[in-house]
Amino acid sequence: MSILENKIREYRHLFEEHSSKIKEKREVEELRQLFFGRKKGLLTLLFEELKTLPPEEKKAAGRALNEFKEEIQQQLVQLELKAKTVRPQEKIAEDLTLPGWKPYWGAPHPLTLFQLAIEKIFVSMGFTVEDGPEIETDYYNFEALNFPPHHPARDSWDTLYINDKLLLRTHTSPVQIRVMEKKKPPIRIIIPGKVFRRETADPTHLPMFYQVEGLVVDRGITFAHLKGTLEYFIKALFGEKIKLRFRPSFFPFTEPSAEVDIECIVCHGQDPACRVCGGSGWKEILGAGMVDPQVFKNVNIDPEKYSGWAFGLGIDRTAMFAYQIPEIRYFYENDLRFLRQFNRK
Ligand code: 2NM
Repeated sequence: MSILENKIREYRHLFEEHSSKIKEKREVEELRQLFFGRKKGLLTLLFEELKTLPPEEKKAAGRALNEFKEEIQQQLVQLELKAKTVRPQEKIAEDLTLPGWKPYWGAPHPLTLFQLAIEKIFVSMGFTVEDGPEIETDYYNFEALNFPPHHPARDSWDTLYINDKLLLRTHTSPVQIRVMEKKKPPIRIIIPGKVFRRETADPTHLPMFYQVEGLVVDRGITFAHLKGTLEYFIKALFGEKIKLRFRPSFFPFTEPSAEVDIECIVCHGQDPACRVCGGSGWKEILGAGMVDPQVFKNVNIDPEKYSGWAFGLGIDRTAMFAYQIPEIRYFYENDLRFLRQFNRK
């Protein structure tokens, strides 16, 4: 066998070795170049070599070489059909026409959403939203609000004291006092915020929770304004059809005072064993009243000229009622399975 025929055998082997590993079209092209490259292609060189053979060997070697050439060309066509097209740009480059990735930035807390819903209703009636310090003095938290010196709320069993002079506010009313000291009527404000009481944690109590209080002061303000405004507010929050009732009550800073109940949205008074309303069919939602003249005197507003009304409502407990949440602590445990139920996205 001639040297050239030996080389054909060797190259056939080489071709098979390369072709068995091919996956991409780019590799088929590389293999084609290895054999048919214009200057250094293995077959190209063999054809050069063929020219140098003596005439008696040329015929047989030429036939063998042409057969090998055709064999490889056919195989390259087959390989080409099977191999994948992988365009390198597609792997690396971004498609700049696609919309961008939206990072998850979290969502508002359910209590924040509920507070905002309340704010929106009052803002639509011309109220402004105010805030003030969470650490207060006895004067702003109790004395200016007409609490008598030995009222049980002032006791260190009910109020969290920081030292002899400072305490954590037990309601947001001290902010109302601060606003009335600075601004003259007309006043229409609400104050949402954290309040603190000495409580042992249980399903309905925590030492910190949220409250919203409101205050209106102007000439000629009557209980009718209190009633009409609170009715509008409750219907905006719970729906036009909700039933409500006013009961007489007592607070040191208002006279007369009332508590407002709304119809139980769970049983509508139909279930004597209802876990939400205890079977009464009513749920207490807020306290309110006409600001006591003594409170006005404390902030240098003349009670002969001005009158006003105020209210207070627990945001946590009202949200629990609205969404039928049995545990106040769910709001503060940061369990995403709970929190995500209040955000659609
Ligand atoms: C309530 C109920 C009734 C109230 C009164 C005042 C102020 F400063 F005007 F005296 N602020 N908040 C008030 C009245 C709060 O919470 C249940």
